[in-house]
Amino acid sequence: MNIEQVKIRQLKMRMKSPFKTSFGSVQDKQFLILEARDRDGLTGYGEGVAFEVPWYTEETMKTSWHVLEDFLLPLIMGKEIHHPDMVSEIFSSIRRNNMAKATLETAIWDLYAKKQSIPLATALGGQREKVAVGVSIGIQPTHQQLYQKIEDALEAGYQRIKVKIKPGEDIALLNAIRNEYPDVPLMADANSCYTLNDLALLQELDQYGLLMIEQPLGANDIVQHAKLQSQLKTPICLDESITSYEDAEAAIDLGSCKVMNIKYARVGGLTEAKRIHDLCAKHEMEVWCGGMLEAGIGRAHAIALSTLANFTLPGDTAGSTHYWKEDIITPEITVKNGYISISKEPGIGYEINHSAIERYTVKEKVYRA
Ligand code: OSB
Ligand code: MG
Repeated sequence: MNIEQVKIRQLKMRMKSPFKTSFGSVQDKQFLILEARDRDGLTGYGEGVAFEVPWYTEETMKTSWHVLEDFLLPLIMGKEIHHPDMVSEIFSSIRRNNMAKATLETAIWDLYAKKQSIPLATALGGQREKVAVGVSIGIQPTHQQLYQKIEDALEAGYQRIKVKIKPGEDIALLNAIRNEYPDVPLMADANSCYTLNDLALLQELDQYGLLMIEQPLGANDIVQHAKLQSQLKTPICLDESITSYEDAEAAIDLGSCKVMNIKYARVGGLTEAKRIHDLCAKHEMEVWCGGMLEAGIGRAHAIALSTLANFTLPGDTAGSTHYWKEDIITPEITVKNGYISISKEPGIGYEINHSAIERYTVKEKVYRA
C-alpha cells in the first residue's frame, strides 16, 4: 500500500436522544471520518471516536485532527506499507494520542483487506460469522424512561443491558431495575466516578447479580482496582484504564479486573487491540468489544474485531438504528436475535453512504503525498 491522498472530514450527526454518563451528555455528535486513498485508487475508511470534550480520555476531535495533520499523516503518506501492523510501529515515535492514531490505522486496515479482497474480520484472524450484542443505556431522567429503554432493548433482542451509574444514582437505581427485571443479564458502568472511599457502597452492589461493574475507580488507575477487586464479588471490567498492551499486562499481573472491555480506538488501533485480545486469551481473561457511540464506519471496525475468538461476551455495538435516523453506511448494521451477521464483502464490509456523509460534513480538508 502507498497512500497518495487522505481526506479528513468533520461530521455532525444528531443522535435520536441524548446519551448521558457520569461525566457528561452528548446529542449532536461531532467526529472525524478519514478516507485514505491508495495509489491504485482503492479507498479505506476510518472513524475518529474522540469527542468534542476531553471527558472520557484526554483526546478531543480537534486534538485528533491536529495530531493527524501535523504528525501522523507525514509519517505515512507516500510510504510503502506492506502490512497494517507496520503502522502502529511507525506511530510508536508519537506518544499516546491513541484515538488519532486509530483513525488512520483503521482506514489502512480497511484498505489492506480491500486490496486482498477479503473481509476485514478475516484479515484480522476472526472466525465468527456473527457477533453477540448488548446495549448501553445512558442515565435517564426518570426510572420510567429507563424501563422503557430496557423494554425496547429486550424487544430488539439485545443480549445484555448495561446501565450507567453515578453517586446518588446507583443502589436505588439497581434496586429498582432488579424489582422490575429480576433475571435480565445486567451490568453497570461507572465511568470512573467512585474512589476507594466508596468501598462499602460498591460492596453493596454485590447483591444485584451484576455480570460485572465497569471502571468504578480512576480512569488511569490499575492499582486501586486490584485492591477493590479483592474485596468485591462482582467482577470488575476495566475500560478507561486500558490504553495499551502494557496496561493490560499490568492489570492481569495485579488482578485489577476479571473482564476487559477492548476499544480499538482507546488503544491506538486494531493491531494493538488484537495483541491485547491475544494476551487476555492466554490468561483466560474474557473480553468484549466496547463502543464510543460510533456511526457505521467505526462500528464496522468494532464488529470485525469482535469476530476474534476470545470476544466471548456481548459487545456494546448496538445496530445503526439504535442511535441514528440514517447511518453513513449501507446497508445499515442490523441486530437479529441479539447478533450481528458478519458481512462477506471485502474490507469493513459495508458500502459508504456518500450522500449521507456529504450532508453531515461540516468541514473537510484534503492532504496529498
Ligand atoms: O464507557 O463504554 C463507555 C459511550 C461513550 C463513552 C464511553 C462509553 C460509552 C458507552 C456507549 O457506554 C456504548 C455504545 O457505543 O453504544
Ligand atoms: Mg465504559
